[in-house]
Amino acid sequence: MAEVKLERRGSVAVITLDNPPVNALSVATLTGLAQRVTAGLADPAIKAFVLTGAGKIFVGGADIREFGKPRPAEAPTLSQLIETIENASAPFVAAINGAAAGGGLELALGCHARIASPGARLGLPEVKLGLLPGAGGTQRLPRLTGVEAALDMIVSGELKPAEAALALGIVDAVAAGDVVAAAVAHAEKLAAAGKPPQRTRDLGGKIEAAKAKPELFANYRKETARRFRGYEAPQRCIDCVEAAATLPFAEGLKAERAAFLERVGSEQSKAQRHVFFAEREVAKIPDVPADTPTLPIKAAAVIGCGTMGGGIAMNFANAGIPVTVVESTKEALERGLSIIGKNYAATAAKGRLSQADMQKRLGLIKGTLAYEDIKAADIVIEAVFEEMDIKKETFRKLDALVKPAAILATNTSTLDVDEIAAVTKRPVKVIGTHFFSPANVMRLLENVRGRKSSKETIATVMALSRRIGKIGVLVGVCDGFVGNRMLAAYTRQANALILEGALPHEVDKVIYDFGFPMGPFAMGDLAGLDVSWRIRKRRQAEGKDNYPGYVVGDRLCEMGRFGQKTGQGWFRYEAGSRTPLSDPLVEATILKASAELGLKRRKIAAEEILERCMYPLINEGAKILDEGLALRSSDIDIIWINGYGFPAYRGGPMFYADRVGLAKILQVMRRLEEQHGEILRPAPLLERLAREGKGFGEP
Ligand code: 3H9
Repeated sequence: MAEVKLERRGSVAVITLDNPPVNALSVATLTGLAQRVTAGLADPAIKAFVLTGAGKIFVGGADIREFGKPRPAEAPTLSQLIETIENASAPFVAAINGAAAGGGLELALGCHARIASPGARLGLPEVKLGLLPGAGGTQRLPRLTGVEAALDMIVSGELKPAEAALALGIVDAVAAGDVVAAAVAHAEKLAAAGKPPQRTRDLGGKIEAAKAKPELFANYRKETARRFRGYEAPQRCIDCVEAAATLPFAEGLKAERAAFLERVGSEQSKAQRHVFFAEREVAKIPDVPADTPTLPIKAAAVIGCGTMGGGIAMNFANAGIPVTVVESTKEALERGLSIIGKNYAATAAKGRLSQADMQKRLGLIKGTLAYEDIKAADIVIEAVFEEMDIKKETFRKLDALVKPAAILATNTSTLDVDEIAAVTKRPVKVIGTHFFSPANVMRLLENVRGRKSSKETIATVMALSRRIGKIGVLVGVCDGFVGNRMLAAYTRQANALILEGALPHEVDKVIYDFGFPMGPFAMGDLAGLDVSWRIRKRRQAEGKDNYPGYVVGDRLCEMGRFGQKTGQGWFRYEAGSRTPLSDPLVEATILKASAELGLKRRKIAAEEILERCMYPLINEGAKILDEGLALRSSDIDIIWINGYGFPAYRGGPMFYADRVGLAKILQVMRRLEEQHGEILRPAPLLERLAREGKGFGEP
């Protein structure tokens, strides 16, 4: 329950915002704060004010849950409150005891001085919600930091540690001890000086420099368009900072207000707000409550030091957890460890890792050829060759050797976790941890719950995911789990489209323009066409997939065209370049395959390409929900945004589907089923929701 307390310390009033979990500025909190400020200003005994937050956070910003909801007309706005504070004759000092984000930092910028605790982080992350700072942040921050630093902070949305904020001029001091006591002392000093308090709005000096550099904004726009392709909010942030540099303060504020209101109502912001909550929702598992006991993970082991194993090991070292990697030959181990070393060196060369931290991380990774050396590990992640027999043999060995309390996890991307668990005496401690390549970079981790995985095992692996910087999403056992099962529906259609008349670069362009970093064919070339070819052949031999549409991909592999690594695949690549170039040989192979299958090629419009790629993917997502293999549609969105590059500003495939309208998607799926058969039959959940006029987000 929101509460705002006022406590007197001599002539200083300490106002504490107490609205757990992050002291967000809800209508109730703002109302309470406005009442305290008004009462305090009317009290002649109060000479100065300190604003702070209860708990570990200063203020996490406006209450995002209230966006788009009706506001009582009489409720004070954050902007009005900041104006009252900034114009007050008594000084206000912000005691920033923890994160000051968005509206929280804007509130602090409206104060006359800011003191931060050493662990505090400060920033304007509104852009990540498809918004921009809407309570003066774009106008006041540049006046404190200068335009360039403000652009970097507002456009990236990153929070800065207290020391960096001090260097930038955002805070006046970092308190060594109690931040509130330091702020009270500072407030007393300001009051005693008897001068009118310094208003941030009046600080003009640092923005003057930008006026002499008109090209600054044009260059920044260009660079931002490249870095945040497709996102609207970063460009609007730049517009507002430019307004700060070129317009009087009051007009700049007006421009910011108009831009903020436009953003709040935008489709992109709705999508990005959905993603914000979805990312936090993902950790909540109905039958594994937050207080479920977890196993302490003090040491980890990884079996296999190939591309995946090496990347997985780096995650542990990055989080400060010692990890031992096991390989079968000395050569493979040396190769794997040397790649890890090169990866770290590349990060250090870019200035993103100090030499000392690099050495510390490398020191946490040990290589061995002996399973004996991992007996004491708390978790073992297997990343050996993707063959059921090899996996089973590895798990038998691990089960016999590693301490009984340890969790045994498999990084399989296609095999049955239950079948692997069944060869051990501890199926309750077996789980899938499906990392995405490159495993040290990609944030997604599909944690695959086996039939027998215990709650403790699940809770441990979900908590561990967060500790190693991943977003863990709990999924069930099925062919391809959630992400790859949906991916199969998408690539199948991409392959069908090229047989019916489109060319790979045409399909890729539609998907790229939609917002993915690349289309399915360029992605195949990057991942290596031989990987899926091998899986396909195995599945065909097992009678699991007899879809004929992969004929061109198969032929390219038969020609040794495995993608970027061989310089040619769906596209050709010039030496040292990753730019896909169309190849007449591929086109001829496609035309020949179409003719052999008796298909009359036709021109396929961009809209059809998009529908054919996206709707079957969404339909597969609906089947997954029906089968209970993902907990909620927003979990699927998180998987696709973080594992496959689905544009976050579209909210993920299931959110996107709701915006398109399920009735339209159902109509297209029915047509596709008629043309292509059962594999494209609409999911029962899609049928039901469309009939009821609902969406995946409101089943
Ligand atoms: C804004 O300020 C607009 C203004 O410019 C203009 C206004 C006119 N509202 O992340 P956590 C919830 S826009 C409502 O795990 P942490 C969150 O959903 C806002 N709820 O904590 C979760 O709930 P649950 C700009 C919020 O300690 C719980 O708090 N501000 C908000 O790891 C814990 O969240 C931002 O964009 C909110 N503003 O990190 C900052 N924030 O437990 C967004 C969090 O039910 N927030 N919740 O799942 C953050 O970046 C982090 O929460 C923060 C703390 C760094 C503050």
